Amino acid sequence: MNSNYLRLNKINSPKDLKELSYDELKELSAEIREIIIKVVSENGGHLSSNLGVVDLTLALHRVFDAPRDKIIWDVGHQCYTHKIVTGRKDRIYTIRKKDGLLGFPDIEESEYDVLNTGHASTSLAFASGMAVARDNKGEDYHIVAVIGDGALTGGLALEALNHIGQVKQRLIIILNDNKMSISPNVGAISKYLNYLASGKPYNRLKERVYSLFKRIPLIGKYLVAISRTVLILMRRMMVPGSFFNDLGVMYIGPIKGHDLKEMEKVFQDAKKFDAPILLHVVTEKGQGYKPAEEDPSSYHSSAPFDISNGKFKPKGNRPSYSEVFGQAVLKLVKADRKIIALTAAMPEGTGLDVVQKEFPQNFYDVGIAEQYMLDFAGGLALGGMKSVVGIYSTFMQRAIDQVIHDITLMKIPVVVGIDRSGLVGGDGPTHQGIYDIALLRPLPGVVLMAPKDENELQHMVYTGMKLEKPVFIRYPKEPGIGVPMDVEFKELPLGKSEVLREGIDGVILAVGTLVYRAQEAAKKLQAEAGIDLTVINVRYIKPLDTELILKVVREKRGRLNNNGKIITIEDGIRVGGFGTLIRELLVSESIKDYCILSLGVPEEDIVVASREELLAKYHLNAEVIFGEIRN
Ligand SMILES: Cc1ncc(C[n+]2csc(CCOP(=O)(O)OP(=O)(O)O)c2C)c(N)n1
Repeated sequence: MNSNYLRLNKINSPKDLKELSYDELKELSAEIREIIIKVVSENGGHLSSNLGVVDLTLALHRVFDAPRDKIIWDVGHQCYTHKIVTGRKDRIYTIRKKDGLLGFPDIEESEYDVLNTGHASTSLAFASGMAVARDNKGEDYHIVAVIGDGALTGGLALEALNHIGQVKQRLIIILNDNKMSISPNVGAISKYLNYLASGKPYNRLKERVYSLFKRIPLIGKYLVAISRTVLILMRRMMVPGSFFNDLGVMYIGPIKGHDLKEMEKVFQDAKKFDAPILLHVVTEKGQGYKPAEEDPSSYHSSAPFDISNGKFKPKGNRPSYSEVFGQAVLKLVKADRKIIALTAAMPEGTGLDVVQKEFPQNFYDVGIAEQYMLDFAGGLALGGMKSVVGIYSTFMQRAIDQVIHDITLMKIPVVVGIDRSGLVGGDGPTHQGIYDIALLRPLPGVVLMAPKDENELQHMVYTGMKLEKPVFIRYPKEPGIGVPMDVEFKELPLGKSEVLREGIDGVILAVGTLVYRAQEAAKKLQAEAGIDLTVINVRYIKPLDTELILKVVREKRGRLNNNGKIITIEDGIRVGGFGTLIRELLVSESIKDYCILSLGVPEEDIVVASREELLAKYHLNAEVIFGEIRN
């Protein structure tokens, strides 16, 4: 830690914060902001959200007594200040790096981290359960859930509010409202919060009371004077926030989220309250760094950048798979206005922002509501529209029942682009996209594809829209291969794989963008080890090209001991994945004399590292594939 940080040098635990004056705290928050900006400019990370909660975090740690009191961070992407003041300042520069700190709370990392989070909207449910447990045991610590206005759009958070209003446990909800999810927040609740934050409900009430009193002759003006005092009291009590109050959760707000004194005063009062209470804290996303204040979305999950001008490091000219997906959908929408593109709070991340800009009437951002999005897509399709969804693999996990019960069982034609499939760099275990093959593979009638490159992705989007079935297309977060893009869309024959290389010693069956790595390994095997392998781009995990695969397995038996040699390669969990599928096929066909190597992700916790580091660790880059097969 740089010794220039005069205030921070003395902060080793939240206790040390309590000694500081407000002037000293101001200096401390400036130091913390400087560190956050520096770290994210080098490692990437959630810049805007973290800058927005520096003051809120300091206020919370001064008023509450963690780890005895439990501070729960929803999503957890805004935890950097919390990590810095809870004994991890010296490791903050390792955040998101291999063997470094996680960019999200981690119960194994610190006793101050109450939950492992990464997916939105879980904090209220956990806080609610913990509060009931605390009360049952007769304990008396405080439970504070910090949830953003974006995360509050998640159904899970609203289900929790519904239950909290009934059970009425003692807990404190801090609603961190910056009007932003990743992009500007959406939905009716968000509008309602803006209305509350504006102070309008109080002002309207005030006007109504005054005009009523003024109409009363003689004593009216005295009533106005009295009502002023009453209104000041009411402002702090039940007037605004009737939605929350009516649910049984006391609303207080708006509270200035960069004013430590004001926040601390309200937090102290809230500690005395014996029922659920929601404190509406208004913050500014990106505060303290101009480029992030002006464009909080771009710095939400930021790539490394140059601090002096906020410019992102050049990312090369290969398009990302998300961009190609977005462009393919845009082209399809241009030709057919029945197509509706959908995202759950990730217009930029999924690449669908291009549709939002050009055809806003053909685009919906439903908020952090993956379950709703899938059923909404189903409803659109039943009503005669054509739905195409962009969603990250990890967040589709939340909507798996909608995928199974609602879309698949009714065979509703919805095309789902599963972005960030496979191993995901930087974010750690909560954001891995490794389970989608295993989850989707058993579902009857679905189509599951994985493109080998960006050109194939655009054809898959086109093919998927033509199929009139539930279609899932999985692709990773990495730059495209850099192949030329066909100008015209092509339909890819359903359930047909592609032979890319013929060899006599066995076969590699590779899924998705690992196909190129497999080809590279195959070339090297021939050149350096004299092993000559066929390489197949699987393309369709479902329906599987069993005819071709069985033919190749039976024919390519090699020059040694007439044993079939099969290597499966997938960017996903091995248990129940593509390799397992091939093993099941071999068993069902009573093929016994083969030797099979399945490369994929083992059943273990995925550590934080870059995508390339993770691919190397799990034997999925060309060099290691080569070594594994040769051995
Ligand atoms: C279930 C789920 N869907 C999507 C995301 C991606 N995501 C991460 S943070 C975020 C926005 C959260 O907004 P808010 O809660 O208001 O926090 P802010 O970043 O504005 O402080 C989204 C959509 C997620 N983490 N979890």
